[in-house]
Amino acid sequence: MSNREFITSKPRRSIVKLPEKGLKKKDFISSFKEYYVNTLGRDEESLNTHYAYEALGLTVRDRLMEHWKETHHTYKQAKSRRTFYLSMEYLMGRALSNAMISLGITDTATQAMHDIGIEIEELISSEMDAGLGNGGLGRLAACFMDSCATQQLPVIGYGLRYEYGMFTQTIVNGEQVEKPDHWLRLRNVWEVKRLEYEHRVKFCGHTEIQLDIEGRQRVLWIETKDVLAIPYDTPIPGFQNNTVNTLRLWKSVATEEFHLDEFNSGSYVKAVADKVSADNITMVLYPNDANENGKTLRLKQQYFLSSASLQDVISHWVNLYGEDFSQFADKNCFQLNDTHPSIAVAELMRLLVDMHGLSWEMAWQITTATMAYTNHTLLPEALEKWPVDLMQTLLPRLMEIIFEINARFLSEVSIKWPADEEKIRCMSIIEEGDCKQVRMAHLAIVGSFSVNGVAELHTKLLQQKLFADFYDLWPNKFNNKTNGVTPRRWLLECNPELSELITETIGSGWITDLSLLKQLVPYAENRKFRQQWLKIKQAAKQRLADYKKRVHNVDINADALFDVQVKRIHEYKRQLLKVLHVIHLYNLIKQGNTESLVPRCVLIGGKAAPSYDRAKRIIKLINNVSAVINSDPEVQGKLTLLFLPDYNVTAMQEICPGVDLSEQISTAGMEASGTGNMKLMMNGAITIGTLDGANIEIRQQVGDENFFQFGLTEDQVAARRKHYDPCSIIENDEALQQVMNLLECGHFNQFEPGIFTSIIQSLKSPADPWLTIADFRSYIDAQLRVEDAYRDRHHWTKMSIMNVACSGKFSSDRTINDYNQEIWKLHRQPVNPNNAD
Ligand code: 26V
Repeated sequence: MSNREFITSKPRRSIVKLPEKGLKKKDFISSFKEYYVNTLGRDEESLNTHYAYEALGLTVRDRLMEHWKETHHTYKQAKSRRTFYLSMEYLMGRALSNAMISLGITDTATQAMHDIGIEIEELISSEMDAGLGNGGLGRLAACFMDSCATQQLPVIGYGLRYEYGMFTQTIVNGEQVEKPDHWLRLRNVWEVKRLEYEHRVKFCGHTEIQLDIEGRQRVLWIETKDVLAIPYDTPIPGFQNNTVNTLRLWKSVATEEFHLDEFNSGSYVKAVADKVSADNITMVLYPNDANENGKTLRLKQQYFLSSASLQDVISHWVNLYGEDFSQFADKNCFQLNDTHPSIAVAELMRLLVDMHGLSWEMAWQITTATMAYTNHTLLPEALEKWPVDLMQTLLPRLMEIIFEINARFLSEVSIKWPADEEKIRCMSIIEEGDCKQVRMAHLAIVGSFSVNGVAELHTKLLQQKLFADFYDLWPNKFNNKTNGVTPRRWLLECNPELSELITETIGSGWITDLSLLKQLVPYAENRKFRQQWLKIKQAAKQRLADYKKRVHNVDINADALFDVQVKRIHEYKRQLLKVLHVIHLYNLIKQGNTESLVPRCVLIGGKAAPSYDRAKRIIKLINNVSAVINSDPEVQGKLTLLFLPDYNVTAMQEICPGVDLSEQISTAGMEASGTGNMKLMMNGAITIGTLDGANIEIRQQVGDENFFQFGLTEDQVAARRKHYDPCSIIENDEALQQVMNLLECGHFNQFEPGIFTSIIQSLKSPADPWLTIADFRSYIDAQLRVEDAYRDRHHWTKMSIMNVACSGKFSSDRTINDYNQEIWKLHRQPVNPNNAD
C-alpha cells in the first residue's frame, strides 16, 4: 500500500477528535504512568531516567498536539500568506522545559513528578541537545522559530534531519578530540514522521528537449538517480498563546529502485547495501563554519533541502489552487538563511518552468518576488562557490538554468554599465578561471527581492564593500535586520531567579515585549533592589563554581570577577587576545604586582572546526596556560583560567546567569553580529568589546558608561592593515614584551617544544589579518577600567541592571517583527482553541 493512500470511508471526525488532555496534576500522573508502563513497556519498580524523560516528553507533547492541529487549521482556513525559512542548521538545544514553559504547565508537571517520587530537574537534564547547527547562524534560526510562534506568524521552518549533529568535544591532553553526536540513537519524542508527504529529489542524469502536445519545448531531466525525502515534523510552541508552528526536517532514504543487473548476477545483498549507503545524504552535519567548499556531499545536502522544501510548498499550492500560479508570489515567501539553500532560486525556476509549464519570464517574476536572502558573514573564505563541473555532473538541469539566469542578468549589467568588462567579470554568477565556479551569493542576490545583513555595521559593509556593485544596481534590495535572541530561553528559562525578581518588580509583560525592561532603569538607583540583584548574581556564580567543582574538580572562587568568552574558536574572534591578557595578569602576579588586581576567573569555551588546525592549537594553548596558572600556589585565589569543554546550547543556558564580564573582542569589521553578546547582556553581564557587529548597537542602547569599549574601529583596521608592524609595537610595550617572552621561551610548553611557534609567528606577522597585537594595549587599559568598576560592587550592580534594562532591542521578537514588516508582510493569525475539526 502506498503511504499516500487515505482512508476514504467516513466518518473521520470521530477518529481525530479526542477528549481534551487534562492539565491537572492527576491527569499528568495518569498520562505519565500510561506512557511509562504501557507505551514504553518499562517496569514501575526500576525507574530509569531516560524512559521517565520519554514518558514525560510524550505526556507534554500530547498537550501540544491539539494546539498544533488548531494552528494548522487556522492557517489553512485563512489561506494566509506564509513564509518558509530555509536553513541548513537549527541549533534547538533541549525541548522539554521550553515546551512546559510555553504551555504554562511547569509547576503542575513538577508537582506531579514530585508526587510520584521523581525530581523533574533530573529528567530535564537527561535530554540530549538537538545540536543541528554550528553556532550563531543555527541558533539564530532556532530563536526565530520561537519568536515566529510567539508573534503568531505563519512561518514554517525547513531543514535537514541529520542523524549526527554537532560533534561532542572532549579534551585529551589539552587538545580537542571530536566524538560523534548520535543524538537519534535514543527515540526523539518530539518528532512526528509524515510518510504521506514524502518527495523525490533527483541527482545526476542528463537533460533532453522534447516538444509537448502544444508544440512547446520542454526540458526533461532524465535517467537520474533519485533519493526520497521523508519529513519529520517538530512542534514549535509560542509562548502561552495556543500557536504551535512546525519545523519540518527532511531525512534522505534510498528509493526502492535497484540495478536489476546486479540482482540478476546474484548479488542481492550487495545491491541493497550499495543502495542504502550511497544515499545517506542527511547522515551528518558539516562541522565547519567556513571553508568547506567543494565537497560533493555538502552540495547534495543543499539541493536536497531546497528541492524537497520547494516541492512540498508547490504540491500544497497545487492542491489548493491547481495549476494557477498567478497568486503564488502574493502567498509565499522564502527566507534563505545564508547562501546554503540558495540553489533554491534555480530549483524554483525548474519546478515552475519544467514541471508546471510556466514561461521563463513568468517564473522569474515569481521567483524574484518570493526569495529573500540573509547574509551572515563577511569572511571571504566562507562565501560559497561550487565548481561548474561538479554542478554539471550532479545537477545538470540546475546548471543550465543558472547559465540562463546569468546570461539575462549580465545583459542587464551591460545596459547599466555599457562595455564595462570588469563589471561583468566581478558581478557574474560564474567566476571565470581554470576552475569555473558558481558564486552562490551572486545567485542569491540576483534571485531575491531582499538582501539583508544582521547588524547595522555588517549591512553597511555589505553595501559598501562585499556587494558594492549590486548595491549600486539595486539599492532598494538591501536592508538591515539586527539579530536578536529569544527571551523565553535566554532569560526566563535559563535564569528563573532573575526573571522572578523582574516580574515582581515590573510585571510579566516583558516576556513577550522585552522593551518593557526599560522600566527597570529607575531601580538601578534603588539600594534594596541592587542588593537583591547582586544576591541573585552571586548565587548564579556559586552554582557555576559548584558545577565546575563537581564535573571538572576545579576550585573557583565565586567572589572573583567571572570573565567569560564562549563562542566558536576562530582567529577573528581573537581568543588569543584573551590569552595574552591572562598571561599579562599572571606575569603581574608573579612579579608581586598585585595591589590593584581584582580576583578573576576567566572561562573560555568553544569548538574548533575539526579541520581548522590553528583553532585547535589555540585550544591547546588555552589549556596549557590554564595548567600552569592553576597549579601555581602564588596565583591561587587571584587568577584562574578554565577551558569549558563541549560548549553547546545547554552549556550556554547554564553559564549565562553567572557571568560578570562578556568578552566580545573580535577584530572590528569581522563579526557580522554576534548573538552571545545579547544573551549575556540580557543576564546582566557587562560587555568588554570592540566596535564590531551588534556590539555597536549594544553600546548605543546601554550608553558608553555601561560598556567597556576598546580597540581599533573598522575603518582604522582597514587603514592599519596597510602598514602594520607588530614587532615594533611589542618592542615599545614592556608588558607586552614580557608576555611574548613567556610564550617564546616555552614557559607554557616545557615538555612540548615548538608547539606554539606558529601561533607566535602569526601574532608577530605584519600580515596578521586579525591585528591582535595592535589592540593589546587598548584592551589592557579597558580591563583596568573593568577592575576599577568591579571594586565598587554597587556601581557594578548598577551597570548590570542597566544592561538588562536596555537589552529590549535584542529580543528576536523585535527582529522578527522587523522581518515581517519590511520583508515578509504576513498577517498575525491568532489561534482560537477548540476551533479545529
Ligand atoms: C558556512 C559553512 C561553510 C561550509 C560548511 C558549513 C558551513 C556552515 C556555516 C557557515 C556560515 C557560518 C556563518 C555564521 O554562522 N555566521 C554567524 O551568524 C550569526 C547569526 O547571524 C552572527 O551573529 C555571527 O556574527 C556570524 O559569524
